[in-house]
Amino acid sequence: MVSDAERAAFDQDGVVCLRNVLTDGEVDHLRQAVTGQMSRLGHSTTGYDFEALARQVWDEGETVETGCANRFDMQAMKTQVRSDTAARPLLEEDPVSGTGPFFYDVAAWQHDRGVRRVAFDSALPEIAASLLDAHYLNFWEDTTFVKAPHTRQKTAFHQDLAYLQIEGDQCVIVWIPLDAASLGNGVTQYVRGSHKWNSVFAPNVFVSQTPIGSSPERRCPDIEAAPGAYDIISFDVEPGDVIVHHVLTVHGAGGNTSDTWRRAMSFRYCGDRVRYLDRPGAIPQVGMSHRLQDGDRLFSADYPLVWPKPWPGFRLAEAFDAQRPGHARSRMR
Ligand SMILES: O=C(O)CCC(=O)C(=O)O
Repeated sequence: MVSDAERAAFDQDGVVCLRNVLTDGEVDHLRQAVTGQMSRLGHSTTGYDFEALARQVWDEGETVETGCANRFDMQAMKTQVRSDTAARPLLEEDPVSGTGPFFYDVAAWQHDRGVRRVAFDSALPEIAASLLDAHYLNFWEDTTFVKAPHTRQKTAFHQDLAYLQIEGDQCVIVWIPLDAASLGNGVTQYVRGSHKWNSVFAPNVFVSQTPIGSSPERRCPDIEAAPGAYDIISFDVEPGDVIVHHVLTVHGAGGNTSDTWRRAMSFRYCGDRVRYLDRPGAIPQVGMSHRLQDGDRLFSADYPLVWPKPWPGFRLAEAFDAQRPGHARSRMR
């Protein structure tokens, strides 16, 4: 499923692009989920338009309007960004003015059966387990990142580990394009080999490199200020391809200066050496019911065990729905 050359690229570069991994049907499940998430923008507690937020961060007003979304304390973030002397708007040059959105949402798997099917029962768990040399694999969460045509907002370079309540780096992020993506419409970019820098960096909120919250980690280097000083790589991808990066790999994305959408979801998977850690500064997760303590394995229905399968052909998404009636009622997307 993963060739020796692909594994070597992942180990060396901290990122690898794998072609034709998902079926058309699987990509379609995710597109439908994203359409549903976007239709709830303004009414959901988890969906944000980061383009609109960035405008409000940089304008003179006091407040930041996020509709019903409450995962991030955007008011505090505005204060933090405005007092950060290194912070500046991260906007792509684009003669055509667009109004976004740069849409962000999380945890569709909790209510969307189609997302569960792909996250649990596609080729992805086996691929992730193989790249991580993991005996067991837990699914952590999905995140949605959509850039509408002519969305100028970049995704600030960042590293994922300190966003997550985990200890250990046996974790990968699978970036799943739902449209053809290249540098023109904001495909993700990766600092080659940065997973070996031996550093953990504080999270930012994607529209500025300003570290958010109370993370004790140091800020990520200002990659946007001197991109030529880093070995930055990207891949032109089609729906069905996936890009897998190591949790310590520094990455970001440009704006979308094209006429085409750039929709994507990313899935996070953790291997058996990862332990739970209520990490200071990590972004609060949504819809959690577990009571894990620091140092615990991720054994919880909140982090479904997606690999290995008890027998070939086993469908975890179906078993999950049968065991969790609340989830079984969710829409078939
Ligand atoms: O798609 C983007 O703009 C950012 C993606 C990202 O940071 C991630 O998947 O971890």
